Amino acid sequence: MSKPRLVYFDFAGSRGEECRMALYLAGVDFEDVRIQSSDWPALKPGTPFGALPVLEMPGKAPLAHSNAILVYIGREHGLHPADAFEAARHESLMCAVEDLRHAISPTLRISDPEQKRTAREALANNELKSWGHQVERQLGAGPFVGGAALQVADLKLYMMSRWLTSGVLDHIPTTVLDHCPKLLRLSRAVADDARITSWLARSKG
Ligand SMILES: N[C@@H](CCC(=O)N[C@@H](CS)C(=O)NCC(=O)O)C(=O)O
Repeated sequence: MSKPRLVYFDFAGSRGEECRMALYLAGVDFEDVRIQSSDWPALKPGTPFGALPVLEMPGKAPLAHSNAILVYIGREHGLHPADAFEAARHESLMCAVEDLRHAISPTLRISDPEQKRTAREALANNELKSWGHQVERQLGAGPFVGGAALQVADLKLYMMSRWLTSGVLDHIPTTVLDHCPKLLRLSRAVADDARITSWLARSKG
């Protein structure tokens, strides 16, 4: 392996896409490995924790967990705060995104339409509302978490707010984050960054 490889499923969303974006933003020449779901059962046991994304760096063991990958890329390329407390503050927001993904994930597996509606409406009225309030309270003058500079925590928050407001989650209204103007501003600022625009055009995100 001569260059970094980022292994994820073949779609432009969630944990893998935020890691691809971070590598692109950092200017890293990486191999964007997109696997088919049909190949996953054979690959899963060989990954560190049975899940993707996985970052493979030449000469190093494979690295799993999106937040560990993002923080590693961020530290190496000036996309994560150098100050330990400020870095931890960014990481707590990244953990909050993971917590919310874990709250949403079970509803992706509900096949009964009425049960899905009930679960999603409960999410929209409860967890998503309080999550938005909590994140909003932690954002300052912006537009990004750390002020003027776009860093990896912003990519994480962007991916979540894009997902929630895109309309792809049945029964989650696209207005679900309207009570979070700072988060929506952050999300727009990420999407408007020329490097991100360029990545989205390539990744079909
Ligand atoms: N905490 C892990 C969660 C990884 C995870 O659940 N990845 C999902 C895709 S987003 C996955 O690999 N699902 C397939 C499986 O668990 O078999 C992270 O942040 O990377």
